[in-house]
This record gives sequence, C-alpha cells and structure tokens, in this order.
Amino acid sequence: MTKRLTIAIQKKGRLNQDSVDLITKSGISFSTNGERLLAKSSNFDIDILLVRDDDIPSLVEKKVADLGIVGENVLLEYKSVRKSSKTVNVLDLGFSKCKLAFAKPEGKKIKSLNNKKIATSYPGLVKKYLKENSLKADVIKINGSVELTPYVGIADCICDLVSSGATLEANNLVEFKELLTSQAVLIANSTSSKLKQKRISQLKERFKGVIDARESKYVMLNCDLSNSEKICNLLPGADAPTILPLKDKNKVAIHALCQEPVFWETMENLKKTGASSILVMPVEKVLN
Ligand code: PRT
Ligand code: ZN
Repeated sequence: MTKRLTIAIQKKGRLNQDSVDLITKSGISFSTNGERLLAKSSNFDIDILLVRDDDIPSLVEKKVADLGIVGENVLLEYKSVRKSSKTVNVLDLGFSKCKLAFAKPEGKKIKSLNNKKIATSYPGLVKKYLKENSLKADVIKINGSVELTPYVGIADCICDLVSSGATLEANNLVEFKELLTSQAVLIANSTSSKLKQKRISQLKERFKGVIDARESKYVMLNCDLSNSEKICNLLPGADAPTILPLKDKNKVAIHALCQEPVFWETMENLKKTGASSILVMPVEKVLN
C-alpha cells in the first residue's frame, strides 16, 4: 500500500494562498505552474491536488484525497445532507474566518423566518437550522450574488457568508441572525488506513507548528531582579521564562516564548512595571 499522501486544496480563490503558504512553511516544496491539477512535492511523500473548494469534501470522502483544506462552512454544508459522512475536521487552521448569517433589507420587518423565502448557497445548513427551530420556510438555492435576491423579488431575506460586512452594507442589507462561524479547516477521512493516519499525524504536527508560530513571539527584556516575578506574570502565554543574571547584580534579563499575541499595550504595561530594552521577535516554527 502506498504511503504517499494526497492533499486537496483550492485552485483559485480566497483559500488558495493561505493553503499554499501553510504547506510550504511546513517544509514541503512544490510548484504549481499553469493549469496543472496535480503538483508533486519533491521533498515529502505528498501530492497536492488543485480543485474547486466545493469538490474537496467529496474527494476526501471517496479517498481520492487523504486530506483537504476547506472552509468549515463548506464541510458542514456537505455533512448536513450526508449523515453517514466519514469526512471530519482534524485541525482548525485559523485563516479565512467568516460567519454564515441571515440578513434582510434595511427597514424590512422580519419577526420570524416562518413562511419566508430565504435565498442561500447553503440550503442544507439553512434547512437544518429551520428544522431544529421548528420553523417552516421556502429555501431557494442560489450560487452567486445572493445579496441581490431580495431586490428582484426572489427572496425576503438571505443567508450568506459575511466577513467585513461591506457587501451587506453596499446592498442595504442588515444582519439579524448568525447561523455559524467558520474558518479554514484541515479535513480527513476517519476510516483511512493506519499507515496513512501515521503520516497524517506527522503532517498535522507540522501544520500546528506553523499555526502556533503565527501567534508566538520571542520576547527579551531587562528589569530589576526584585521586579522579575511581576514582569514574568505580564508575559502572555509564557510557560517558562528564562531569567539570566546581568553584570549589574541587581538586574536580570528575561527571555520568553510568548504563545499568545503580544500587543503594544502588553509592551507598554511591561515598561510601566519596570522593564527596559524590550525586544519582540517573530518565531518561524514551534514544536511543543
Ligand atoms: O471557485 P471555488 O468554488 O473554488 O471558490 P468559491 O468562489 O466558492 O469560494 P471563495 O474563494 O470565494 O471562498 C472560499 C472560502 O473562503 C469560503 O468557503 C469561506 O470559507 C471563506 N470566506 C471567508 C469567504 C469569505 N470570507 C467571504 N467574505 N467566502 C466568501 N465570502 C464572500 C461572501 O459570500 C460575500 O459575497 O464575500 C462577500 C462578503 O464579504 P464581506 O467582507 O463584504 O463581508
Ligand atoms: Zn466554491
């Protein structure tokens, strides 16, 4: 049995660049030139399949791909109509964050979704929501420009993805209910072979290392020895700071890996508490 993995990612669109970055930062080299559907890595036993995002869950379900990177919204829509699906989320990837929400034309009164016409690209999720809330409405599947449907008489309201909210605003629509939040996720088939699962775990650890590094910063600063305890407590997500003696016996240097965001406010607080020469440096990889 082949131990070579296949990962399906979006060929073009919002998920493509972040997916390619995650794979390459995990030490996997490959090149995607032209219209090629498949790219082979030269230094890791993996092939990269470049497809439309909507096809990714079914490729993983059918084991054409062992892994996929897709919006959780697409995965959940796929699973909403396939109860026995074996395709599962194995890792939250932290990019392409958005929400799926109901929106209506500004000024229009919608007290309940009962008996309304709802236009959406996510009919499975909307129907599931209606059922769970004992509501009956007409769900109309639309593949693009959902935000225009209330103005051409197709729908009373919509259920669509929102990130900045600019599209809703530009179309005079207001959100009135959030259905779910979403981000890019790594998906796999829960029935893949033991050998494949071992390779998948290895890759998952690398992906985690890249994701953790994104949030992490290495912080170095100096302070009075008497203040070091207080300063350590201000370092976000630092498990075991290193405290080093300095030439001046009353002073120490503190070095720490901060695994939570270090904001300007954090640095200002450190300074106020007596820290000086505060350096915040990026971290490329983390292996915990
Ligand atoms: O061609 P292919 O089928 O592969 O791509 P696609 O056109 O179906 O998907 P694409 O590239 O648009 O989006 C891929 C994934 O990105 C989605 O499935 C989501 O998981 C995620 N994502 C994150 C978004 C958005 N943010 C988003 N804002 N997908 C779409 N939008 C659209 C939304 O539908 C609406 O039209 O952007 C508009 C709203 O954006 P704001 O910023 O104005 O609120
Ligand atoms: Zn799509």
